[in-house]
Amino acid sequence: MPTLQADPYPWPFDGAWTPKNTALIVIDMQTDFCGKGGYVDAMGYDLSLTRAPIEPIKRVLAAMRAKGYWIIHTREGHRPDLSDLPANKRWRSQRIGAGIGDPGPCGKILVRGEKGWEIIDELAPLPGETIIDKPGKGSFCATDLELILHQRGIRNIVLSGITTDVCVHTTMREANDRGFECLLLEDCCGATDRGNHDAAIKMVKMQGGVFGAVSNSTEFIAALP
Ligand code: C5J
Repeated sequence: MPTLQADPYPWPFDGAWTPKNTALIVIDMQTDFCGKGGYVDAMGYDLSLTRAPIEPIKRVLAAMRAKGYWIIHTREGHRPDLSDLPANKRWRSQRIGAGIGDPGPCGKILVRGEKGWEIIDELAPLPGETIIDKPGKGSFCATDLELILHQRGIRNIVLSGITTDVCVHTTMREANDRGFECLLLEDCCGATDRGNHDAAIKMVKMQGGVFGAVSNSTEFIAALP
């Protein structure tokens, strides 16, 4: 079984990499994180940074779909009654002028069912692909993701999406602690700050790959079994 020449080790660690045991997770590619009038835009961050991974993710999605890999999408968001929104999360967002649950140009910020909460058209899930709705940063917290992964026999997780330093990293850490073998595609991720993106990538590679390994869309697609 061929491995991928990833950094800092050939991934996956045991070479067992097939459409049956490997899934792609596309994290929070929602208007609120990369679209005009969304949450990240309201905070005043540079949208070009969180939009940069759109094209690379598109290519990875096409390659993995064509080979029958399982695709998972996540959306960060809260119930319309905000009963799953921690008070401190709301308070902190309001303090910087992008209150979660408050009305904005794309509807109520990070609220399920609103325009800003939707996954962007360019990366829309196909019928049959799994969508995980999560109230927090990690995709395993208060969701059924782990159960679904085990049911499907998935042990290798390829991570993409936004933001590198927040929801992608939290998910990678959660997955790694649960024994999943993780690969982060660095050009398929983006952060609200370039330095934070770079630091998040570097953190993965410390200690021999403390959370997994890192590659990029081009090398990944070329090696995809
Ligand atoms: C954030 C995310 N940054 N998807 N969410 O609040 O990374």
